[in-house]
Amino acid sequence: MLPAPVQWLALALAAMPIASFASPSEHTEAAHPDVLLIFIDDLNDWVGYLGGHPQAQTPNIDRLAARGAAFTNAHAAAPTCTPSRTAIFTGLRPTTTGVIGSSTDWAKVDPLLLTLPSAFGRSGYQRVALQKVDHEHWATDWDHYQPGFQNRSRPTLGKPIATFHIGPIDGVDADHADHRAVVAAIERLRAHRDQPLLLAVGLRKPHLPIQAPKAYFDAFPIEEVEFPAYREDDLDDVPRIAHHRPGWRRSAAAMASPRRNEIVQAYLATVAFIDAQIGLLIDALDQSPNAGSTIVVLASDHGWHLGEKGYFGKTTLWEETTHVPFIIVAPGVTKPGSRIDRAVDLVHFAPTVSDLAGVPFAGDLDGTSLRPLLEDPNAPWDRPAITTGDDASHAVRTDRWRYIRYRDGSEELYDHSSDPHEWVNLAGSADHARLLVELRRHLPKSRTWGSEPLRQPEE
Ligand SMILES: [Ca+2]
Ligand SMILES: [Ca+2]
Repeated sequence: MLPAPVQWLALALAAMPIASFASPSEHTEAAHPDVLLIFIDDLNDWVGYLGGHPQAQTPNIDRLAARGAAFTNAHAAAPTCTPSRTAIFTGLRPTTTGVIGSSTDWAKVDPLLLTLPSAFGRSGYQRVALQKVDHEHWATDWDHYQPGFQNRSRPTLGKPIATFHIGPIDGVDADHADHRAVVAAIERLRAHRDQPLLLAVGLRKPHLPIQAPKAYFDAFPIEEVEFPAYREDDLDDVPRIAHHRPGWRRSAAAMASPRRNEIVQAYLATVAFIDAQIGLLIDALDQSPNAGSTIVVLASDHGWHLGEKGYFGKTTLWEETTHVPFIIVAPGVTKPGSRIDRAVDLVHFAPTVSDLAGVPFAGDLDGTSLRPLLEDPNAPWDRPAITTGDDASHAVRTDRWRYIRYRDGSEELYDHSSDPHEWVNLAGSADHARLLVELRRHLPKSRTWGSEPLRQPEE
């Protein structure tokens, strides 16, 4: 029988190998949690938790929202895919990177920009991107980047409306590229690995063509589909620059079509399809070894109009294009059921995700970590959401107001406390002159301010 202190020492020594000789991977995983990023292409606020359309059915996005922090007033940093995603992955505004529209000259973009996956690589992460994540401009920052998943060839059952291609398509979920991308993501979640995982999966829908298997369309009978609220005269008080764009002609044709509700039906059906795929992913995550510690972030790159202001599409600086779902579930930081109503934009995405994962993401960033809001949804927050349409056209969204300034100097101002549809432009009202001065201060300065020709927005 050993004396008590020696007994204690023997016990301690016996226990040591477990702690000291654990594999490096276990230490790494303890320090850096797995991170699952879910990107959705062109999904507006037509999800249950945001209430953008009363018939939207997104039970899986909603159950993810209920697990952590659901942002109710989040906005894209740009109203089209490439500049929005560039802001998401760099923490820099389009006016800083020069990545502003589809016409960006990538040769002029700083090749040394720090991206989210490159930062995670420095911290020992295995980085996997599946399908549409960052437009492949930084494909080499990932260990594995698989951009292409194909639909199995199936006949489209729907006919175009004013050149808008919609479904339904014949077949089942498994025929669809987004389903295949999710299956690949699930395999990654289940695979054995020795490193923490940064897994990003990008779903392509509800981006045009707005298509999903027929079963999802059947869930939204056309005679029951509700067309969004709009006003025939809504554009009368909107600056001309805002509605003289490509895309308005076919939008006008779609608005005049007796079949326009079919576009709404297609969007609702395709969103429900996407939601079902996200449900598969969440279920697989829940069954994976690191489920309890994995950070999950869901975001859309920007929204989409479905008839509001007579328009179908993105590229505008109005609420329908900028407002997006944004959910962060960070075990130990976010609390289940928390809602964050402060206006934020997605330039904070990379600094926030890096901060939550314990990954350094240094630099002179436009974005900052949203951790204070995640920990306390009522924490002070004095940065409005900014959406950049071109190098000199921006929207500023505060908790209450939307202010838009176009490159020709024309302006719009909407009061969301009384006008959630942005029907009444108050910019010309003398009552709001002082407010306008305050909101103008938030307009980002472009390094190419005023010197660039108007970039055509992408369709
Ligand atoms: Ca997009
Ligand atoms: Ca109006």
